[in-house]
Amino acid sequence: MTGDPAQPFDLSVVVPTFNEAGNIRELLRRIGAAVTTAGLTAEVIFADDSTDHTCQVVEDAARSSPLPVVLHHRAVATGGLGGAVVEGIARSTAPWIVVIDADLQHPPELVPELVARGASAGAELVVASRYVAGGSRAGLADGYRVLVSGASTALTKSLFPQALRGLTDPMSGFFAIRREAVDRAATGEAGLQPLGYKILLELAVRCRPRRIAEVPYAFGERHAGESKSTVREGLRFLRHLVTLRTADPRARAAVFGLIGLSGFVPNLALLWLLDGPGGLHYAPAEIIANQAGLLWNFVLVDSLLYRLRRSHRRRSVRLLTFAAVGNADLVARLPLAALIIAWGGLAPVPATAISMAVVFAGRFLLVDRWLYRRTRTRRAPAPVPVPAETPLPDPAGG
Ligand SMILES: Nc1nc2c(ncn2[C@@H]2O[C@H](COP(=O)(O)OP(=O)(O)O)[C@@H](O)[C@H]2O)c(=O)[nH]1
Ligand SMILES: [Mg+2]
Repeated sequence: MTGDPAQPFDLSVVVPTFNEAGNIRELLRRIGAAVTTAGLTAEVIFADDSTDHTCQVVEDAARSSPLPVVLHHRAVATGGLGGAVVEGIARSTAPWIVVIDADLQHPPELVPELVARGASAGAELVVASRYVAGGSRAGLADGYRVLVSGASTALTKSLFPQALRGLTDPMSGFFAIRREAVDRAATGEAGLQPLGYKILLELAVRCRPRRIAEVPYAFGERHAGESKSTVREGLRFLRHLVTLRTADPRARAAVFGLIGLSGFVPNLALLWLLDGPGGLHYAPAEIIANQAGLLWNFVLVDSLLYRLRRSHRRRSVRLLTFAAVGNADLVARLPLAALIIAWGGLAPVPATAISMAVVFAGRFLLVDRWLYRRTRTRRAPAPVPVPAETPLPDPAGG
């Protein structure tokens, strides 16, 4: 026991569930056995978005579970798996939070070891890893899943070399984290903005845990039911990566610039089409083609870069403003370059380069600070303990 009445358990186990009726009993039995054998106290919190009878099974299984069970069922699955885990954490009370999948691909026997390792290594985050010596990913369904898992791990690590140093398996869904680390991120500027599967990535990048340790494990086969990971989850993961990676304004400016460059492709393609034999005159063709480039840029900027900062303006307003800023950019560049040549005595090429840089910076600032200015409306709930809405009967009498 922790000895603190506000934290009556040594650990809170948070289990995200989406239609896992066939796994609940076995999971509770094995977590219960592992925790009790280790002499620890724990609560189990199901963060459930199921559309089948998983809820009833949890309620039934709770009656014979050696550990107290809390069921948090969400009518609206905001943020998917990651959103569910954050809401489960918000309902937990212990100093250590262990997140584990429901399908028994993560061995529950490792739960006490994760926490013990955190305590002995002085780590705030302990990750069960498939990629350290002694670990294995045998349970990945097929070669395709092995490839996707390996490629996304490599991409993620290359994007966050600092935050993920010492982490071989940032895509793991099985880990233990100290409450203080989660609280730090939840009260930070951006809060937690989980999206889909990769909740560990979100926590590691936003919580910046003081020390990270890893414990090897063998990723097993699913006990019952089917995987919910889909191509759509993969796309969600890429969007999540962009959001996390562009938390810093310099990174946002770089991505904004890259998106701008990519806009030359539709721009030039349309120009080529319009400007062909019997086509439009060069000037109107150029103006129309430029709008295609702007539309392309808008779609990427709006859906990738500022996905979480666009809710305070209507889409039509965002599109028209974005197009106006983009067209003003063309109009402003020429006189600015002329001024630099006249007053600064520069040659046309450096003058044009400077005018492009100045206009780009102005455009980025307008878009970043004004069009998509940060509002505080989309923050995830802060992980403070709140009364569980479905406290289930505790047969242990606690
Ligand atoms: N609450 C909640 N849990 C989810 C959601 N999607 C998946 N899960 C759970 O997350 C865990 C991992 O999902 P799974 O389908 O096994 O992914 P895989 O191991 O990558 O194939 C399981 O316990 C699922 O029930 C979701 O949208 N909401
Ligand atoms: Mg699974």
